[in-house]
Amino acid sequence: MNDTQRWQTLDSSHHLHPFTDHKALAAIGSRIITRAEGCWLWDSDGNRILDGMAGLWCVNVGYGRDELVDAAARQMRELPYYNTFFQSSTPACVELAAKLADIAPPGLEKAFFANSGSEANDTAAKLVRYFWNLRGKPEKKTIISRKYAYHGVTMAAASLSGLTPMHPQSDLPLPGFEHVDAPYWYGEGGDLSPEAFGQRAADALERRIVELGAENIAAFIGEPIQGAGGVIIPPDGYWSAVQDICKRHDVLLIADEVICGFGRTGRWWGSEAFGISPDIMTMAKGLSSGYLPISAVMVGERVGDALSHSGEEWVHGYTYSGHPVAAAVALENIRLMEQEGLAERASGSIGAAFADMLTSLADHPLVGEARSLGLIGAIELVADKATRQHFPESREVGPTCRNLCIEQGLVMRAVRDIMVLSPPLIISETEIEEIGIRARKALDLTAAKLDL
Ligand code: PXG
Repeated sequence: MNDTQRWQTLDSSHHLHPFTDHKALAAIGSRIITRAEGCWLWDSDGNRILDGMAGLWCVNVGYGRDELVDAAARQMRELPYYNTFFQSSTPACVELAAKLADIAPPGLEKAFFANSGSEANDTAAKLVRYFWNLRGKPEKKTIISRKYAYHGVTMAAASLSGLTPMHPQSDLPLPGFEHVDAPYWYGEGGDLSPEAFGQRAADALERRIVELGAENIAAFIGEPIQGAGGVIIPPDGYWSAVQDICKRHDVLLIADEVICGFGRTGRWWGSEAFGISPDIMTMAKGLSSGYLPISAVMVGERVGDALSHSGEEWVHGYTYSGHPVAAAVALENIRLMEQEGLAERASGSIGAAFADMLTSLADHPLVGEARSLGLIGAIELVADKATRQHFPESREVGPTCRNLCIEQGLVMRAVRDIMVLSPPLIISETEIEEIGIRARKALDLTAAKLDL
């Protein structure tokens, strides 16, 4: 038995994976990733794979950054752990909070720390309830989210999520979580122009608020671009319409920046890219480039003041809130991003090269649309380009293409039949070209294999 076989056997016997059909995985064995450098992964059989997903949309500064390793080691030697409960704080934690206030959109001055995007969104859900309780409007409880949203997997974060397969196994969503249409023009826009469809999606939010009664609605949550739902880039005008609706009905606006934050869209925040001024912003992933688990919830003046002036304990927090090692790594990660101008790079020449590469795939018979902003993008695989008709799910076009991408040494994820990409922000033009070459090959093989 070689190392790979041994790890696969142990994995299958003892490890429960996220979002996995374990019986199916046991039949094929998991891919064991053993090391990484820059934008490249190596598996235990020595295959070199180009990581078009930056791990899970998170390794923004790329793999193998000694600066982050050193920051972690320094902090571990000095103070590996102390908590932020009971009148305590640590230098790394407060420095990070201050740095985030510095780079966040105007008004977001305070940060609460957690360990994952799910926990950040769970915290946000609790926080808006508490906010309205403090404001003497305890009936303002319902949070509205969207179809195709991914906000995490805790009871509340999964309830916020709008990817419906996430709900039935655990009898979700919980009461008080509602979903409205997403601005997914390519898939659902029919004959409308993207802008008209975006307006219609925003109108759907207002209709739901009115139906349920604005006096019962606590907040609306949205990812600036919906990532795991298929890189749904909203049409122009959508976010400003949503923002007006939230203001008009006194509904708090939560921006989930877990994927869009930290340069992904070519701006520091997706909110900046779309002109959103959220009351609350959640972030994770790119905050530490995935080197250590850390997330944050930032609050604007309104929610911040309510917390500051409540005169009572806010009964919430995690053992690892503001973990000093994770905070030190996040600080160093932000420093690297600033030093290397990674957000600017994603909106400049590298973002343009990425967009060109995706657009160049649009002449492939399977590709109905190529779209991107900064270094997040997707191609839609369709049966009919003119009508934007997808293949039946049973044909498994997306998953087939994903598997063939891996055989070509490329990680490109499939969301339904949407192939999504979110490479490290340090990716080079040559590596972007390489994604294009491997993706085209995988598309050809997909067409041949499925006889499309
Ligand atoms: N919000 C957004 C926008 C996310 O993308 C979360 C919250 C939850 O974060 P945690 O750290 O709790 O996982 C996410 C996570 C996929 C995939 O298949 C996407 C995520 C996680 C796992 C898989 O694309 N996004």
